[in-house]
Order: sequence, then C-alpha cells, then structure tokens
Amino acid sequence: MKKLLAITAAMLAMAFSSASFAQFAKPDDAAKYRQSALTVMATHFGRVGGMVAGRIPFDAKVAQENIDIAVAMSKLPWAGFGPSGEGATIKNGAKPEIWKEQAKFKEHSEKMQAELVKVQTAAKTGSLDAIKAAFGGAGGSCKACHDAFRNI
Ligand code: ASC
Repeated sequence: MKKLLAITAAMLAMAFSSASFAQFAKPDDAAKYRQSALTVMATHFGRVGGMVAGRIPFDAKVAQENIDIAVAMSKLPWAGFGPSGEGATIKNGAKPEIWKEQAKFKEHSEKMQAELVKVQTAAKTGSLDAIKAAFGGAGGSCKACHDAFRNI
C-alpha cells in the first residue's frame, strides 16, 4: 500500500511537471528558460549546420544525435513565451508583438518545429545531401521568426 501511494505520488509529480503545465514565478525566470532552451537548440542545430557548410567533417551518427537534440529542445521554449513570460527585465530580444500577435507567433513556432523534423527525417537516411536539402528551410524558419519577433 505504501509502495502504491509512493508510485501514485511520483506519477502525479511527473504529470504536473510536464512542460505544458509550465508557469513561471517571474517574467525573468521565463525569459531565462526560453533563452536556455533556444541556446541549446541553436548549439545542436549549429553543429548540423557546420557539417552542411563543410566546417565540420560529416558524420551521419553525430548529425543524427545533434538534430535529435535540436528537435527535442524545439518543443520547450514556447512555455517561456506564455502570459507569465511577458515583461522580462533581463536582456532579451522578445518584441511585445509576441504577446499581441499570438496566432502569428504560434504559426512561426510550429513551422520551425516542423522544419526541424524534416532535417531529422533527412538525417535518418544518413545522406549529407538529404540533410543539405532540408537544412535551408529550417534555418529560414529561424530567421523568419527573428525578423518578425526579435529585437536583437
Ligand atoms: C542558427 C541560429 C539561428 C538561426 C538563424 C538562421 O543556427 O542560431 O538563430 O540558425 O541564424 O537564419
């Protein structure tokens, strides 16, 4: 019985700590969170980009590992752009439009996630050419959102 209670408690804790329930005590906490997620995502996406550009020797397994991390991270930043993330005082480039044009911002966020999945699918073939073909769309989706919604 004790064990069952402990398991139930652990499951509840996991359910309520899910990303979709994320709330932040202060806008600055939300800004730090989204910046961290985007930084990790960009780091791993950038390693794939290094292979695409020929700066890093192509290794299919390493490309796969990096894009897998980028895809996993791409699901996270958005919680930090929710209502509890508006008005951060730490240095951040989030334009107020993010909270005024939520549908448009969501469209950009979903486009980026879909484009990263395309790179991930390409990486599964093990072909650098396939990755190259998918990479531009993903980079373009980063830029499109930055052009519309980022100050710095
Ligand atoms: C990256 C990165 C971005 C985008 C952007 C694409 O690797 O960190 O912000 O790609 O530069 O235009």
